[in-house]
Amino acid sequence: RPRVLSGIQPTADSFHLGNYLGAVRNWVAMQDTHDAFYCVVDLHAITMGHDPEALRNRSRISAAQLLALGLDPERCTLFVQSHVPEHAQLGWVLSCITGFGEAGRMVQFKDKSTKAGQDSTSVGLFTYPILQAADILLYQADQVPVGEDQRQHLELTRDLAQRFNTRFGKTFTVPSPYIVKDTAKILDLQDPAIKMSKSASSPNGIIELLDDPARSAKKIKSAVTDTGREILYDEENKPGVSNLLTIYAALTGRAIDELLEAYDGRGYGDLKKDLAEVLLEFVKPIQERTRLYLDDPGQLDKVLAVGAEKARAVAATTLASAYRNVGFLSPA
Ligand code: AQP
Repeated sequence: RPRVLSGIQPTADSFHLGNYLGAVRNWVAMQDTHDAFYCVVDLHAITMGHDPEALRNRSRISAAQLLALGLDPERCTLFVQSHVPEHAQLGWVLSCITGFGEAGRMVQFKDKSTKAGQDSTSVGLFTYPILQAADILLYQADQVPVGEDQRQHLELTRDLAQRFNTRFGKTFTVPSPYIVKDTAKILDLQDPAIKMSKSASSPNGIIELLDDPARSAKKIKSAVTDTGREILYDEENKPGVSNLLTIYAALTGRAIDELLEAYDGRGYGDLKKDLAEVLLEFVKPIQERTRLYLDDPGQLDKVLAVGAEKARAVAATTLASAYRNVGFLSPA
């Protein structure tokens, strides 16, 4: 079975629809076809300033949501990044073969550092994509299911794997991105020129899975649509409506063409009303299941401990060969 690795940051009290449709939905599907490793990447969550207690809670909430969304610890390895120290250890080695200019070209770093200002931008934010490369390479992942926003980071990971292998001998599998085009970029409901995002979206632009469904319904009903009245799928001229159709199709498993037929001659209001209903039906059981997992933190922590042990077995083997190949003396 091919190996797969992906991660999600515990930087909010809920995942948003983009996280789910762009990434986690594929993680769930890949449990049955791949040897799957998924992690809550808490090391990444401290790059922009954070509150320790909130981080601890959000790590648990993230794990609970992943289980509620369909990850099954019997069929995948689910763990928390900081429980596996090899991530930070390999991150250091990879940072020593990354060019300063190369890291500086990462668009996400440029966007976030511009917004934060130089004095509030941490070195950790700068080296974040290198740590992400370590996350992936430690598990010899063949594929990495992510949203479109991660494509450039994946390219860096591939470059670093190839560079290390060339300089020090074959050590890492060179991974491929696994990006499902239809849902790779869920857009902000208020500004369909940008992706739905924790940091960039306004509160009304983002649908959080754990939010009050009545509030989410309101957000859908007030989503920016486009001039004209016809329901068409046209990413360029009707990005708002097209985004709603993408979300509708992904949540129901119906094809966009089928939806277009069903809404032929009807208005945006009907589409939004029905989508709000679809969303409600989708989030209700997820919210319930998430609550159940959170009500038993002891059990949740046990699941994560088992995951960490399984992850470490793989990570330690890769780190040992990377250390050996790079020239570190083996401990006696
Ligand atoms: N809008 C999106 N559409 C599709 N996929 C998305 N992802 C994020 N936004 C969208 C994918 O979700 C996974 C987890 O990403 P993350 O933990 O890095 O979350 P994030 O990038 O912090 O989430 P945000 O909201 O995008 O935060 P910002 O922009 O504030 O950092 C990844 O696979 C990502 O591609």
